[in-house]
Amino acid sequence: MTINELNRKFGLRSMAKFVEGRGGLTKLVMTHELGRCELYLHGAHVTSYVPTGGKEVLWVSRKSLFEAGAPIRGGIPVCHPWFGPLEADPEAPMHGLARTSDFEVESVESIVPDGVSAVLKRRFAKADKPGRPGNYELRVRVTVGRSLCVACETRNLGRDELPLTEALHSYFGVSDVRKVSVMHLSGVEYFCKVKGAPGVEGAKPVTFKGEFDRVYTDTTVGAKIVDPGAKREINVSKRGSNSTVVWNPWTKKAAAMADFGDNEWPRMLCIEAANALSDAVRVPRGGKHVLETVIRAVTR
Ligand code: TA6
Repeated sequence: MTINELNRKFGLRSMAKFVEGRGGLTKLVMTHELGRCELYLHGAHVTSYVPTGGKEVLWVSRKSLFEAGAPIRGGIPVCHPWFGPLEADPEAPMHGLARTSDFEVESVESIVPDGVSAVLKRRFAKADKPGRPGNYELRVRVTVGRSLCVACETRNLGRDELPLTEALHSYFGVSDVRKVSVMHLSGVEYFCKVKGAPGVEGAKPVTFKGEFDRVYTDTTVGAKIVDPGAKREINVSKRGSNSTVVWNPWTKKAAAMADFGDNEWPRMLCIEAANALSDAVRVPRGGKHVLETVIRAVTR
């Protein structure tokens, strides 16, 4: 559908408008009295969330690509139907198929009191390679109001169980990652991908002194970024998620990514609502599973 056709069919006066975004990709701008967000049909990818009276909550790299076949670096990538590499197929792309797939618009509506809400969907056919999950429908509902809510619904259309790992891989803007802390992970077991070893988080809030890449498992509570430099706290809550992933690439990893500016890493931190490692999900035949994250920024 062209942008004009999308606006004719789904536009909602000043609340929801389709425009041409970066790289000529189609972008939906949703505006509510309490907040505003932007999302691309490419990857059903949220790239901006600004609470009314506040600052941009998400982070997008200045070097991000905005083109078919490439994931956007930043915002909220939808990592689905696998998180990380796919064990059964080493040639499969990192973090699944959704973030490089184009989605169609199913609906755009104003839901009182939740906010303005859009549903993007895509059907993924039977896998063409052994070991790859297939035959499912993915809906991504984005709602902006007093918070930003992103819900990722998987419907299994196949005859067998659908094995699923997934993440709403949210990149948050911070004043300086070396000066923030993350709450609500005390005592939680994790797998550290930097050391390649398991561990248990200590009693203190998490702080950052180097590359950080941990998958916290069997935890449903979400996390909170405390950022005194920005006078802000970002609360990341979640539903249908037993893993929380926390990531900052630091200097070496950032320099190794072409779509990530070498000196951008201090200004970002990922807190991801996920189901990964031992928290993998199996969606029964004809069943569905919803992974949701709700983001609220509070000025302190
Ligand atoms: O969620 C953290 C992580 O799995 C890191 O290990 C790193 O790979 C990051 O995701 C980004 O992955 P990408 O494929 O987007 O470069």
